[in-house]
Amino acid sequence: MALLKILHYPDERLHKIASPIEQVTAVTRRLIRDMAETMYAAPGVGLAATQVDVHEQIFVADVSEERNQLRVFINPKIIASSGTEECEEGCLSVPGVYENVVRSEKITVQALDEQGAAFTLEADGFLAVCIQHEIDHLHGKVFVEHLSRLKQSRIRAKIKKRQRETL
Ligand code: K1U
Ligand code: ZN
Repeated sequence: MALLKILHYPDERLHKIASPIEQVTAVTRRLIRDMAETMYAAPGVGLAATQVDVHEQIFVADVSEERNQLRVFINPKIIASSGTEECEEGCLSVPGVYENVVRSEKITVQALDEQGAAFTLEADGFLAVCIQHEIDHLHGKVFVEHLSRLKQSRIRAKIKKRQRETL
């Protein structure tokens, strides 16, 4: 297994649109294992392939306290959603930034698992937030892009300042 390098905002590659997976193969499963290892090591509760510069529709997530309930989503699609809620989010591609984002409260998602089998999941609470955050990554959108332009420019300035300080 291998730890993968996570791209950091504002890297342009985070805005690439991921392509659907046509066939789930051993190569796909190897990538999923590496993504899971990278997510647990970070540590994070989710990781999209876009974040490790692979532009295929795959993400992994584990929102369990015990960190033992890995979920794999290939070609995920939200087919229904209802309500709205605001939740504080973080992102492994935007380290040190936590902001409230408004998202759907309940969602129904269709995807393939790591064996290529289709499943449908109804999610709410933090799992629903995490799934929407990861699907945004696959669509080339980073969570800070849900915020006002003023907040986004403050975040970019904070990141630039931090980069200057670590040089
Ligand atoms: O996609 C990512 O960048 C991962 C991100 C997922 C996420 C967090 C919060 C709300 C929505 C989506 C993270 O995992 S950031 C790290 C984090 O929140 C966390 C890490 C360890 C334990 C608990 C939370
Ligand atoms: Zn993220």
